[in-house]
Amino acid sequence: MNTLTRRNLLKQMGALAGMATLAACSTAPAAAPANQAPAKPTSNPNAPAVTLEIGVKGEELKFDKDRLEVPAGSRVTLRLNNTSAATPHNWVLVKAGSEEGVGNDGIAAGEKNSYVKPNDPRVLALTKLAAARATVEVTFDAPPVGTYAFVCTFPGHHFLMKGIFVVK
Ligand SMILES: [Cu+2]
Repeated sequence: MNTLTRRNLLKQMGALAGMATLAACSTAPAAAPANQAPAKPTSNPNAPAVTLEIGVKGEELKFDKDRLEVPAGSRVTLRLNNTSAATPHNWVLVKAGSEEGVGNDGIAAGEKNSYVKPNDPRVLALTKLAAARATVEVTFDAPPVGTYAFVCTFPGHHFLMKGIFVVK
């Protein structure tokens, strides 16, 4: 059994233990009414799930991957593992060619907006700003088939810290 499989197994066992705890608690009086509406799905629940991991090359202003690829129609979870000991980074999926514009507008938007202009139509998905040694993630529906770009919008990074995101 390889490490990944074992990790997944442990995760599942953890989930099962959690469910067992929940089941035990739900013997207490207030069970949810059966006719309660389920949480509204935000996307196609049958979309295949894809998890991508990306890190940072030491203290360089570079992701450890310059290309990411996902199948069309997938539900993507992107996990940014900020391995830097000193510098915050984020991961922002943008329309191809808009890296510079999104980066520049991000500086103006400031830290309170994680250096991304709010409601920027060029931005398709984004993580929060990951502090040094922190991991952040975002889940989103893959955009239509095509080539996009990803970029870190922490001030000064977007010229160097970017890559290509392909949906096919
Ligand atoms: Cu960065």
